[in-house]
Amino acid sequence: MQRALFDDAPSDERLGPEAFVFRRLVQESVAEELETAIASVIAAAPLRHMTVPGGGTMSVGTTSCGALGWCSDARGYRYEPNDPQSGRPWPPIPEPMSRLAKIAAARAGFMGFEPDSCLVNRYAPRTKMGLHRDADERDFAWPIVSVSIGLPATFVFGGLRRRDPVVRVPLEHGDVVVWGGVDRLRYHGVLPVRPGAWPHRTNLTFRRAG
Ligand code: MD3
Ligand code: FE
Repeated sequence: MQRALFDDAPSDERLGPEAFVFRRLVQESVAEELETAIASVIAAAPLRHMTVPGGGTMSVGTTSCGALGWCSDARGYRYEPNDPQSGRPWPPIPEPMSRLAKIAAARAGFMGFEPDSCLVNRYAPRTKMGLHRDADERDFAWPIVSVSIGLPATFVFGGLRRRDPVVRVPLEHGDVVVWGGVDRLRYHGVLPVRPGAWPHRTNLTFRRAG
């Protein structure tokens, strides 16, 4: 992986040494393209509430596109080439989605990022995601790119240990965050999403899983 030397744009925020917030990077015309692309993914691989190893189900609805899709069941978390619900391969990552992920990764200095997985998380009002780490990918040198669409949410960002202190970060429609390097394995979660001007929040996380 090539890590570029670069200067931050003055408007860019950082959540850590290698975690970047690009506020409103997604223009409204692009957001509309993404909505259409997301709808096509959901038509091929419907959102579902995955079972977690503890036995519960996630309140967030999830699906995937790309060569690999993130899956959870009673046995644990892993990436699968086929949707376990249909037995068929996950739909490909639509071009407007992969284009945005590559642009965002490059802006954070991660050159050559080619996602092979995009997890689609849909938050109905009042749903949340508990504190966790993303550690099911093969190579943590690659960043994760996150795109927020629709209802705002409060993102919780901790440290490398579960008990480390957390900061709260508001994420709004069109915000993009890139997490890599020393920040790649930090604990994070999402507080319950409040009802508002959109029917739900959709978050896309682009990964190099395999
Ligand atoms: C920080 N999703 O799907 S995206 C997830 O908003 C997940 O749906 C949240 O956490 C959501 O696993 C947060 C932001 C995110 C994604 C990956 C990270 C933050 C991260 C990996 C390392 C550190
Ligand atoms: Fe995560």
